[in-house]
Amino acid sequence: MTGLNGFRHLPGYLSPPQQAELASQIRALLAAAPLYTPTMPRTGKPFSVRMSNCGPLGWVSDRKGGYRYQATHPVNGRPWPAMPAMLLEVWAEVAGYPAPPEACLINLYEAGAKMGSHRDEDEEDTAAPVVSISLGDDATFHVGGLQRAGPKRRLILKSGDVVVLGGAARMAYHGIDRIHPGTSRLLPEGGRLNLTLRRVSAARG
Ligand code: MD6
Ligand code: FE
Repeated sequence: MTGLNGFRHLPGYLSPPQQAELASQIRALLAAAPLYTPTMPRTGKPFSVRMSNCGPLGWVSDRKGGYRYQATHPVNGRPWPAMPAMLLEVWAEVAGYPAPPEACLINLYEAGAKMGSHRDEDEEDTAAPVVSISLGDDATFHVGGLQRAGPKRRLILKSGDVVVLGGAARMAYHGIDRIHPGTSRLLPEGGRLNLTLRRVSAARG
């Protein structure tokens, strides 16, 4: 059994009506901040997920600039849209942190997309947890320890589930092995959306 303290999986945290409402709000904001295909630093290899963001800051990656947070969309140069209130509410309920999230990364997984094992480590403030919300198709998620090669636990994330990486698990390796196409009817085009809420700068005052 692996599992660092501070890893939490909250199955069915959002009800089906809440999931539908959140999915339609995300669809609306993606019209203003379209999904784009990020690329890896240096190699320029494309990610298999498409990304966008909402909130004051967004996480982006491309060959030239690498991993970073910025206030504007890398393709259209516009500020990211505001975070839907439901996201701020989920954070307030589960994060146990006295300041709101600054960034919400939106990942769209279509059939065949995955996310290699990684740590969320581009944030200055690691006292705050990272909170993720899944919508749409099921996914096989893995979470390990502080070393990439260590033992891993695998679980299925379903639409409406919330995952919290806080405390000792804040820097745990984790990723998505695969999605399970056709397992949810929430998103009309199928696929899976994962929304990752983060604090970027340390809360002051
Ligand atoms: C995903 N999730 O569920 C990928 N990161 O598609 C993450 O990378 C993640 O679920 C930090 C905290 C929770 C997560
Ligand atoms: Fe992550």
